Amino acid sequence: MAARTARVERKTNETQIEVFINLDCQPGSGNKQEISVSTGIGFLDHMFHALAKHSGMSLTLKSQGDLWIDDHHTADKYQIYHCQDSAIALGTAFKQALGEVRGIRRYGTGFAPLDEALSRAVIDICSRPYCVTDLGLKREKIGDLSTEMFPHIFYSFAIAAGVTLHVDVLRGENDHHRAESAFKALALAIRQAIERTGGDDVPSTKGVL
Ligand SMILES: [Mn+2]
Repeated sequence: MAARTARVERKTNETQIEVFINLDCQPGSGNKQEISVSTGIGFLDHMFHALAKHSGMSLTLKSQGDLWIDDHHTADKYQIYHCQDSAIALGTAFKQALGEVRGIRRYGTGFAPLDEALSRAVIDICSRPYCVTDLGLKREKIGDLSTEMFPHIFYSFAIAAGVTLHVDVLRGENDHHRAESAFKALALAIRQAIERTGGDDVPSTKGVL
């Protein structure tokens, strides 16, 4: 079976990002799962790490930029660029690693609790990019990451990956738990959607995705 890996470099005026992804590193796959995420934003690293871990991917993601966090305005810009560019690079790598949508389940659903919080993510790997999120985050920031970035991260990933994505936090009091359960739910949805069926069919009545 062809390896589902991709290496993507994304350079903009604001950021330089490198991503390596291997979609087939679930326990028992025979491939060692290796995860290394470094964006300069601790909580974003934590979320991408959880996403990779629970979707069974190996992921190396390095994001560097020239913007220094030396005042509030610059810190905001740094976050916007690094969140969106990292998510776009990750989505691009995901799409590239997957290749033609053939012989996979296509749809995936994930529910993930984290203590009192519970999230649901539903993904359709369909080349119809769309993203709907309802995260209900109340705090302005979680750790060093502005909560308004979260819908933007899911959106940027979905558009770049070419997937339809719905992510809902169904309940939860603690915003850290709400956000983290959302990423874990997405991880479980991805894991299911990319699972090989053992066949070679295109999972669409259209015959092409
Ligand atoms: Mn955590």
